[in-house]
Amino acid sequence: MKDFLSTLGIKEKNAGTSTGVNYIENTSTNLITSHTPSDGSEIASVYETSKEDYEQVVKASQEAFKEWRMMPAPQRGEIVRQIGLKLREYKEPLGKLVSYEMGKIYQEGLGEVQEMIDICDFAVGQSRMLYGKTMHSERPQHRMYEQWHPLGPVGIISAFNFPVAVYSWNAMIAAICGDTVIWKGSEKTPLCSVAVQNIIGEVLKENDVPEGVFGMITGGREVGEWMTTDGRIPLISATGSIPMGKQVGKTVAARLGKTILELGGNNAIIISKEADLEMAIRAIVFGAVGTAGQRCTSTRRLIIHEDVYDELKDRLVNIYKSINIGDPLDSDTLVGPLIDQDAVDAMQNALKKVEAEGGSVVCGGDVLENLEGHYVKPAICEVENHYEIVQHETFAPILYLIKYSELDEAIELHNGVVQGLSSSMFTLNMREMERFLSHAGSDCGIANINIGTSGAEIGGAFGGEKETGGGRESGSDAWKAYMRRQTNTINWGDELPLAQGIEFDV
Ligand code: UN1
Repeated sequence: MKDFLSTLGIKEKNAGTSTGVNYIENTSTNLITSHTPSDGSEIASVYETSKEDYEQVVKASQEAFKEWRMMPAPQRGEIVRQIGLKLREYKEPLGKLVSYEMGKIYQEGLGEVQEMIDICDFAVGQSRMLYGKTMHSERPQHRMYEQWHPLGPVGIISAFNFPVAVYSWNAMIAAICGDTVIWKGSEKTPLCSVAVQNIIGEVLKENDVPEGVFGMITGGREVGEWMTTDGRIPLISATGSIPMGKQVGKTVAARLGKTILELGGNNAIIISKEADLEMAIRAIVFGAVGTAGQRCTSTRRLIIHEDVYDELKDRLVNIYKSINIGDPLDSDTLVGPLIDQDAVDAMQNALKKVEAEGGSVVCGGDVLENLEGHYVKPAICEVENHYEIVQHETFAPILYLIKYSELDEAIELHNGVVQGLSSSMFTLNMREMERFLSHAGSDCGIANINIGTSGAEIGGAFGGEKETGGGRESGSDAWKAYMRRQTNTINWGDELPLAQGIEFDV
């Protein structure tokens, strides 16, 4: 048994209840077994949430909401501050578990926990800044203002690739806003969810806060559908694929609920002939092979000026040859395994399609059969942007190279996909840079200059346009999506003038 598992309260064989809390007696008998993608071996199992348990979690969330919303926001911030401190204590074991259960390298596992800590710090400050505006009324002796109220239980559906950080962007902001949360993590990484519940649970206990403030359920699509169809959950924040998001969006819209959707990306970097290639190469490699290409912000397309195309291609191919692939917990490894066999198959299929459509695989793409687990060599392909396969997000390390000659053409290619999450341009030319960031430039939610597409900081609003779903999470004023706005007008005079000067004498 690995030490970090017991430190995080993960028991061998059965890691605990499906809800990660003590107030619910588990009624389910279905087990979800978690395997490490690093060698395919079993880690531990978690019960799938039964409908009965689900009902209890929602009721506990509704009950806790009544108390939590009445606590002053800065006091809620204090609880989140303590969660941030607790996460600092558990950073190493939790980072290891993320790496072991999801397959990203340990450095990135630590980075994920750091992202949780950062959003806690941000949320603490935000808890004193849930600002509403005041307006000048058109009527004498009237005052108008707006205020923000919490929504209620917020449903969070998160994906395997960021098993802890994306949850915390939502949960910590929702919590300071006065909402309670119900979290369904991916059924591929249930132990990460249990570990986070255990850490947060310690803080709740120490402060006598009801456990229902941070609820959790475990399961797959069916359990997710209980949430999306449930009118008691006013907001669903979902991270995942575009097809999944379309389903969630439709279901929640049918009951006029709110959504925050953070779906697939097809992120590109434009490499100008005036780019600093040294810097560009480092950003490209991190963006394309980091997390084995399984970030929604992973770099999938490179749109390269014809003058530097051959040089850049050769240099990337050379670097790809020397990338260390292997055990994600080994400090020499840069690329760990893919999450499962389906991901390996999807990558192989994508590479076949590249060739069938007239493109070529320049390097990589092999499955490393000699290693236990789901290891592949990151691939570089030469393609045209309009290929059907290039239009899709394949959650694997495939980097598509596309050539351009004029900047207008590059931007058109860049925007010529259905997704709109992250984007970047490498150039030292300020005219090119400003053009890329202008109204007529990148159509994505995130647009960077001289840094890659992945690895966003929590302080900015995170999300994308078009089929990426339009939602924004994390920093800036993304907190507003977790609250309801109320406009208040108060008449402190002794007359009752009507707006728009209407006369209505009775
Ligand atoms: C995701 O892949 O769903 O910007 C989130 C990044 C990370 C978050 C990615 N901070 O790459």
